[in-house]
Amino acid sequence: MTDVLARSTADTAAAVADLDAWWRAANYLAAGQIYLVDNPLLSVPLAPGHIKRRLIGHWGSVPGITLTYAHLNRVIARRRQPMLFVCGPGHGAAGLNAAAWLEGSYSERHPQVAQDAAGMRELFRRFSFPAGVPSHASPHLPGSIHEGGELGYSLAHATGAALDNPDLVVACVIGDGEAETGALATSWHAPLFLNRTTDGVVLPILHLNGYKIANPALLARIPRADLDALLIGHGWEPRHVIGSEPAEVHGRYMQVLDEVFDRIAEIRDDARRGLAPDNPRWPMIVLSTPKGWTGPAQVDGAPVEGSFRSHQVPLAGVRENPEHRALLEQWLRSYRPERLFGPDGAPAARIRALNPPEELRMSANPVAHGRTQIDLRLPDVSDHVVAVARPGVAIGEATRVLGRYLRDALVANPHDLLFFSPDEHISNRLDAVLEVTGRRWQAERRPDDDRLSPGGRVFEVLSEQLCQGWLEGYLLTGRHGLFSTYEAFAHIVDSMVVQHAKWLHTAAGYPWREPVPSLNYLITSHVWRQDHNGASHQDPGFIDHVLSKRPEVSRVYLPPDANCLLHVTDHCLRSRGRVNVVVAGKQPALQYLTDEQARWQCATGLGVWRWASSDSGGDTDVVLACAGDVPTQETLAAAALLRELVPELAVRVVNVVDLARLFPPDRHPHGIGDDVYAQIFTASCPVIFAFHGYPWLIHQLTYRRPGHDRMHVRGFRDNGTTTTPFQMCAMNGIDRYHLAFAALERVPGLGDRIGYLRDRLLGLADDAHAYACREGVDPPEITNWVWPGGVS
Ligand SMILES: Cc1ncc(C[n+]2csc(CCOP(=O)(O)OP(=O)(O)O)c2C)c(N)n1
Ligand SMILES: [Mg+2]
Repeated sequence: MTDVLARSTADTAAAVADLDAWWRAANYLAAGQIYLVDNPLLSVPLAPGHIKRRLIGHWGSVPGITLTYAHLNRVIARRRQPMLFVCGPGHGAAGLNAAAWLEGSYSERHPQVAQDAAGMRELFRRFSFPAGVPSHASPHLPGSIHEGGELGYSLAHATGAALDNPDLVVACVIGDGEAETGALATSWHAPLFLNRTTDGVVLPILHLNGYKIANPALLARIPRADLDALLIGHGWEPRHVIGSEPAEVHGRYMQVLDEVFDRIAEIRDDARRGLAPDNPRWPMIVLSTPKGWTGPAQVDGAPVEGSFRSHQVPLAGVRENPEHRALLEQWLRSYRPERLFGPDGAPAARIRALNPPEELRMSANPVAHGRTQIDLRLPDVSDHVVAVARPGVAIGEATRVLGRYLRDALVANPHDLLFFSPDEHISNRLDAVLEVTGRRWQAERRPDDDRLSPGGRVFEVLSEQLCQGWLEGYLLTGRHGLFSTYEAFAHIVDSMVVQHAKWLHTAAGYPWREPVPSLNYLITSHVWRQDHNGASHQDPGFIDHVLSKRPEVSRVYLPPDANCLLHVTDHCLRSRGRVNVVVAGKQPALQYLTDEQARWQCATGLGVWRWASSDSGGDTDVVLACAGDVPTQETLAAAALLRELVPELAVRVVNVVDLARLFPPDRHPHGIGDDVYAQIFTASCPVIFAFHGYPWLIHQLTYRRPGHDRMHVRGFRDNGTTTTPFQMCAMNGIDRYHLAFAALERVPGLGDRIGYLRDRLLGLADDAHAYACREGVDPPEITNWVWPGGVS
C-alpha cells in the first residue's frame, strides 16, 4: 500500500504546504475565538474594541489537536476511511470548532455561523460567551461525542464507539495530563477486548505536549524506552512523531500515518481471512510537539510556547496593554490569514480541497449524532414472567428471571446490544445470557476458563469506569446496553454519570442530534443483601446522586419483584436519552404481582396494593408505603402483623416503583399532582414509608406535599455489617416489627393497648436478634414468612 501511495518529493512538499495551510487556518480560527469579537480577518489594525472583555479558552492543546485533525483528513480523503474524532483534551474545543467550521459542518448545524466574514465573526464572538457556546467540545460541536471537560474518559469512549462498528476508525487524542487519570490508565487495556473482525479500530494519539495546567506531564518525563515499554505491554505498537519544526513534523506525521493505516489494513485483512494471532498489537501514535506551539514564544520575559504557561490564554491583558496587543496581532498575522481566507472570509480553495468528501467529514459523521441507531427487537415480557397464583407466596430470583429475558433480547439483537459488568455478571445471576454468548476476551485462554470468547457480548473488566466509559461510547454512537454493578461501588462512576447526564440534557437541545439509547444501570447487589460482604458493600446513595441530575434525564426504578423488574427493564431498554437506575435484588425473594398487575404497577409507577390493604371502602387509619424489594417484604409482613394484632385497623399498603412519581409535576416530568398524591397516600393519614435508600430522599421528594409532617420514613441509616438479612433491616429500623410499631405509635385511639403492642412487637424484634446471634441465621418464621392471604 505504501508503495502505491508513495509520492515524489515535489508531491510531498505540496502536500505539506497544503496541510500546513489548513493547520494555520484552524489555529488562526482557534486563537480568534479566544480573543476577538470583531475584525475577524484583521482587515484593519487590531484595536481594543476588537477584543473580548473576558478572555476564556485553552490555547495550549489546540495546535496538536488541529495538526492531528488536518493529517487525519488527508488519510480520510485518500483512503475513504470513515473516522470519528474523540478529543480527550476537550478544553481545546476552539481548535475543534475551527475544524468543523473549515469543513462546513459547523455552518450547516448553526446557520447563523456561515462560512463568510460575518460567520467567522460570529464563530469568534459566541465562543465561551454568554448565550453562545461553551469552552469545551460540548454537544453543540458537530462530530463530537465527548465533551472532554472531565478528563479521563476519551479512550474508553473511543473504544465503546468502535465496538460493533467494523468499518470505523476512532481516532482518539489523549492529553498527557489526562493519561495520568485512573480511568485513562486502565483504558489502555482496550486491545484485550476489541475484536479484529467485528469491531472498528481505535487509534490512540497520545499528545505528549509535555504539560498539564501548571506542571509537567509524567509520561513526558520518563525515558522514551520506558514509555514504549508501558504502551507495548498494554498491547499497542507506538510510533512517534516528534518535533517543533512544522515542515518536518508534517512530513513525519504523514509518513507515520501512512504506516499506521497500512498496518491497520493489514491486521483487518488478516483477521478477515482468518490469519494471524487473535490479539495483534494495534498501532498508536505518540505525538510530541510543544504545548502552545506557534503561539507567543515569550510573554513578559517568561517562556509560553512549549510551557505550561500556554495552557489557557497566553496573553492576558490585550485590551489594556498595548505591548500584549501587539504580540497578539503579531501572533494572529503570523498565520497569514489573507492567504487562508478570501476577502469574503470563506476558506480559500486550497483549504477546502483538504476537506474530506462531505459524507466522510469527521465533523459530520452520522455515528456521532445518533443517526445510525436502530430500535431493539425485544422479547415479549409475558414469555418470561413468573407465575404468581397468590401474592407473596412463591419465591423467585428477580435477576435470574431477567437474565432469561436479556438472553432472548441478545439473540434478537446480536449486533446492537452489549452487557457490561465489573466481574459480576454471574454473581448478579444473569447467567442465562451466557447460554448464547461468551465473555469478551482476547488474551490467553485456558481450558478451565468459563466461557471466555473473542466475540463475546458480555464485557467484564474489574473497572467500573471502563464498564461505564465503554457503554457510554457505545450508547453515544446509537447502540444499546446494560451495566450491572454493585450498588455501593456504583459511586465509583458518580462523576461519570454526572457528565453523561449533562451531555444528554444539552444534546437534547440540538435537533440534529437524535436522542441516543439510555444509560441503563442494573443495581443488583444492593445494600440490604450484602450477606457475604458487609459494611464496605452497603451504600444506597447512588440513587440520591442520580435523582439530583436534570429531571428530563434521571430515572430511578425500584421494582419489588421479578415481574416488575422485567417490565421496568423492558421500558428502560426501549427508552432514549435517559439515565435509568434499576435497583433489584438477586436473592431468592417473594413474588407479588402477576404479569398484568406488574405491567400496571410499572406503567403507573406507584399504586395501592388492595390485596394487601385492609381499608377498602372505608376510612384509612395508616398508610404503609414502600419502595424497594426488601422494604416491600418487610412492609407486607408489618401489614400482616397489624391485621393479626389490631384487626380493626384500616391499613393501606402503597408500593412505589418509579421514585420520580413522588416529585410534584413541576419538578419532574414523572411527578404526580397533589390530587393523585392524596388519592394514594390519603389526605391526612400517617404514612410509614419503608425505603430502600437513605430516608431523606423521600422527604426531599415529598416536602412540598400537603401535610408533609405525617410522612415518617425509615431507610438506611448507615448501620451496616456482615449479618443476617433480617438483622440488617432491624439495625436500620425497617424490619416488620419496628414498622408495625411505628404505625401503631401514630394511630390515635389505641389507648392503653399501645403499651402491650409495643412490648409484643419489640419483644419479637429482640427474639429475632437473639436467635440470629445464637444460630447465625434468621428464625424460620422470618426466613419462611409468606403473605398469609385473605383479601379484604
Ligand atoms: C478529572 C479532571 N481533573 C482536573 C481537571 C482540570 N484540568 C483541566 S485541563 C487540565 C490539564 C490537562 O492536561 P493535558 O491532558 O496534558 O491537556 P493539554 O496539555 O493538551 O491541555 C486539568 C488538570 C479536569 N478537567 N478533569
Ligand atoms: Mg498536556
